[in-house]
Amino acid sequence: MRTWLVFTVAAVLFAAPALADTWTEEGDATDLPPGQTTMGTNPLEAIYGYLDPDDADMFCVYVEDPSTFSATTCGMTYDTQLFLFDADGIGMSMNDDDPGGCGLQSTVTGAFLPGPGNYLVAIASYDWDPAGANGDIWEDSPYGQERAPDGPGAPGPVIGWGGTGFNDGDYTILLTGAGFCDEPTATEETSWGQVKALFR
Ligand SMILES: [Ca+2]
Ligand SMILES: [Ca+2]
Ligand SMILES: [Ca+2]
Repeated sequence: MRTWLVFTVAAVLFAAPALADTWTEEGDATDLPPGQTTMGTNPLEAIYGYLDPDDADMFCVYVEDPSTFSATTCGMTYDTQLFLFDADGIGMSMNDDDPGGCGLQSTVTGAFLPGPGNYLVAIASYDWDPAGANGDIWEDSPYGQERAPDGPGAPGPVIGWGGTGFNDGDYTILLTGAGFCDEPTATEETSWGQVKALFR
């Protein structure tokens, strides 16, 4: 009983870093809705993960305020693309090469979002692209703009990915105006309640 209690307390303490303001990809994140759920205490300031060339990673995030929301891979060294979808996988916007001039990395904002809510942020290497039933949801170019869906598969929903990916490696998506898809307040209270109950 005592040993089990120690393990329980240790598990709660070791679980604490997962509640920080970042999310690290668990396994390989799916490339289709509903995306990988992010869980923690707001704000969500960064997502860390790993990409293969022919891979995309999709994460559910909460957009608190579209006017302050941004997601960027500026600071990375390989050629990325970022995509925003609504919770059903309908394309909202994408960017290949940052309009602000940071290079081949990507930045998307809340400019094309209708309001606060849960959205899907997806990252892929250039040139691995999301497709709807009728083809690519976005054209490849112009590269240096954030664009609403403009391809034959627009607006979606996204049902698959294709093309040719050229890069692989670790990535960091930096976020502003974002929160976690799920906030685990109830779970946290339950955990501490269970620990406290054991001391009675
Ligand atoms: Ca991945
Ligand atoms: Ca993936
Ligand atoms: Ca790019």
